[in-house]
Amino acid sequence: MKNFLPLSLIVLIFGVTALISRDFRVSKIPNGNKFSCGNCHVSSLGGARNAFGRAVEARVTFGGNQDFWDSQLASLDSDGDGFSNGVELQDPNGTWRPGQPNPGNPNLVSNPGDPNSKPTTSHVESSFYPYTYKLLDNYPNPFNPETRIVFEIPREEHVSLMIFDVNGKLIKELVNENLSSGRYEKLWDGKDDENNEVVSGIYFYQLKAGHFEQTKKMILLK
Ligand SMILES: [Ca+2]
Repeated sequence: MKNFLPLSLIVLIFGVTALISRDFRVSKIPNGNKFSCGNCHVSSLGGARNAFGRAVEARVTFGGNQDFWDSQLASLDSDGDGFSNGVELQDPNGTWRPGQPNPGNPNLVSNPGDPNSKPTTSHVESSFYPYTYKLLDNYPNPFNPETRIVFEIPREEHVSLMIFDVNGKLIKELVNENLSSGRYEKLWDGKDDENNEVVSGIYFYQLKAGHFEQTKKMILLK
């Protein structure tokens, strides 16, 4: 009986500390409330840390209360499902900061620590408002069979996003419509406009929006 009190105190303190640190970490992740503990652990009730949880753990010092969500953590694909942590949590650039309203569309949030949980839409719009035109590098690259192309436009514009082969032949029209200001992500499944799979090789994707025009290279490797 002599040991009962200190032991129960230790258990209580440990339990409360674990609870605080869990809620604390959830509040430091964009849309962290969506999967709560399941963002970082193998189950929603806790248990072993998943890959995203280990990436978070590596950034949190003992007793540390610093913000760990940043562009670097956002750019990692911790669970290896082809989507960056930022894309999964609706903050692709890692610009969200604790205390701000949750970014993006909470219905599109998927779990960055679970490879079976990934975005179901190829069109991710967020509350992020770009100031300039931007065509980002596709990912993955090289790719097989599909890749994602992200671009940003600062105002409503007619936008076209086309894919060409090395001979300059138009392969696929991914976008050809008026779009409002924002960040867009489009999936190319490696098929041409007639739905035929294209062969391995170098392809170009070209974004045109207003007076903006940029072309980038990607590699399909089967
Ligand atoms: Ca995932």
